[in-house]
Amino acid sequence: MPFQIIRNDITKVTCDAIVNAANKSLLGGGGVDGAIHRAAGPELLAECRTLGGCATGSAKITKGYRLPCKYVIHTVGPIWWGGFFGEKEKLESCYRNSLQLAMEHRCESIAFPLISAGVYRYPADQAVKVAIEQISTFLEDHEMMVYLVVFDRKAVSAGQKRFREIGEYIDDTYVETSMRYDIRNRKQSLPKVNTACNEADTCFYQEKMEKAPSPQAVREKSLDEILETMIDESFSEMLLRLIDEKGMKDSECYKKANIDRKLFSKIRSNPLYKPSKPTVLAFAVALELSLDETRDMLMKAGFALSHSSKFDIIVEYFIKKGNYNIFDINEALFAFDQSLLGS
Ligand code: AR6
Repeated sequence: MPFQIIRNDITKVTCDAIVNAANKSLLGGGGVDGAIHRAAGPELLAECRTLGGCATGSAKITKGYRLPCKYVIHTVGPIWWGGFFGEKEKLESCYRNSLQLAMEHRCESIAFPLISAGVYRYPADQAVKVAIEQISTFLEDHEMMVYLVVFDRKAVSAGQKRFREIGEYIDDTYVETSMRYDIRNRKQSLPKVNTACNEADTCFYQEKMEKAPSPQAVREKSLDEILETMIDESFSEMLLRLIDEKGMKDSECYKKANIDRKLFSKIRSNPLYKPSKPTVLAFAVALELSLDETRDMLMKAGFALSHSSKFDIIVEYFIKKGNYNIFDINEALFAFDQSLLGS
């Protein structure tokens, strides 16, 4: 998956490069800087001494030494003075310059901490916004696995004001569901299921029966051949059809879905590919499907949207709102401790 928000200590993240939220001297300090220097060992400080410091918004690269990464990219975030002194532009430039350096060193993966959101006091929610905007803009034109490592629980949490409406939507939907399906009086409260086949069902099954091969043919055909004639359009066929119908390029679609190119090729070349639920939903979001269309697509892969899953309810909330920005959705999923959309 090209972009993931994770909760971890960045010194434990295995990838090609990790980013250090340093100060202009590049000679170490507290916070993530201190943690990185401790984990990398004294050789890191020795190399940093040769670099001649670093300006705010710029970035410099060193080796990773004892860290589980090849490189450390040191960048200097702005100190927050209320947002009136170009802090946002400087923070944006930290992300851009670090990603540029990673590219020049052919890194395939990189992990960022929330630059400036600690000692430098940049408000965490705004720091996350800048990070996500810059990373997603970069990923529109580049292939790289980017992690945003959120260490501090409060930085992205369901309790924040910006997630209040989603929290309320979850509560309302949960309440509704748990009232209807209260397990203690399940028999009385379960909605009645109409077991009689309606006309549409009958036609559907008749059609299936007509298509079904005779016992003689069954003996002569292989199981694969039989399945092929009986199975409707598969998930991958549906996906490729919708991409064409929406006039999208494949790359546009998998990028919007936060899915990496290799996984997309696998899906494209295997009509019977069995995707995970987050993958299906990621494509539904990328294709901007309605809720009904999303349900159809999920069904193709053997899934359904459920009101007893927070994950499903959050995705449903965004689709209903017509907000198809996968990074916004993933930020909310992360805040509510759910798995993220994508591969
Ligand atoms: N892994 C991931 N994130 C971490 C870790 C860790 N091990 N430790 C802290 N964070 P800060 P700044 C988070 O203060 O605001 C240093 O002294 C932390 O929760 O490290 O850019 C430098 O030398 C916060 O969200 O960096 C500079 O003088 C984020 O990393 C100054 O601090 C950044 O917090 C830079 O301040």
